[in-house]
Amino acid sequence: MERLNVICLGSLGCGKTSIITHMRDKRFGASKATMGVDYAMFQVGNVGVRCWDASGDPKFRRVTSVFVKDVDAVLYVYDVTSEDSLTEAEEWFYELKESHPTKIHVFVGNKCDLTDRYTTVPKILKEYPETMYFRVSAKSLSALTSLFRAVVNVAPPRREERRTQCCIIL
Ligand SMILES: Nc1nc2c(ncn2[C@@H]2O[C@H](COP(=O)(O)OP(=O)(O)OP(=O)(O)O)[C@@H](O)[C@H]2O)c(=O)[nH]1
Ligand SMILES: [Mg+2]
Repeated sequence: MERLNVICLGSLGCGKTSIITHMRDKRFGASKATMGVDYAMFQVGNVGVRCWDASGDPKFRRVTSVFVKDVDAVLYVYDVTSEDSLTEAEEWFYELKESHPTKIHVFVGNKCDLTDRYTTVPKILKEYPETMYFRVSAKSLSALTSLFRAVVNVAPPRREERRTQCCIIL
């Protein structure tokens, strides 16, 4: 089966875990603050997506950076009702975009159900107009499915066999 590794980054409470668990469990429910980096697996078409779920707590920033190295796509999630969360997502983007040019970088404005106002568009879209940008609500499975389908379509999926090419035996 084809595999794709993705990581969701973004500020505390912007909705990363809600997005990922809705994709996995097909329901929007309560979530606790993530400690460190968690993950979930789910299927998008015929691709198995392994989605790393990073805590938004800055104290886990260094450990999160380690996980970024091995993913195919980075989702920079922010809360559309919070300017601070947009700033934080943009900081992540500036830190990673140039150093990981072969990865897919996707900007995701979450919690669209909370506002029908035209909230700030990420300024990185002016500098990097080719960047994929989605506005979603973690409550809407169809919006999430469209997001992940688009990511799967542009990212060259890894084959399962590649995981056996390198191993460390302790
Ligand atoms: N209205 C609304 N609430 C949301 C949405 N997404 C998440 N939430 C709520 O926002 C709160 C935080 O969601 P989480 O998914 O735990 O956020 P997180 O980004 O994983 O947070 P950390 O793990 O602490 O970094 C929860 O109360 C969710 O129910 C959304 O799209 N709409
Ligand atoms: Mg979380």
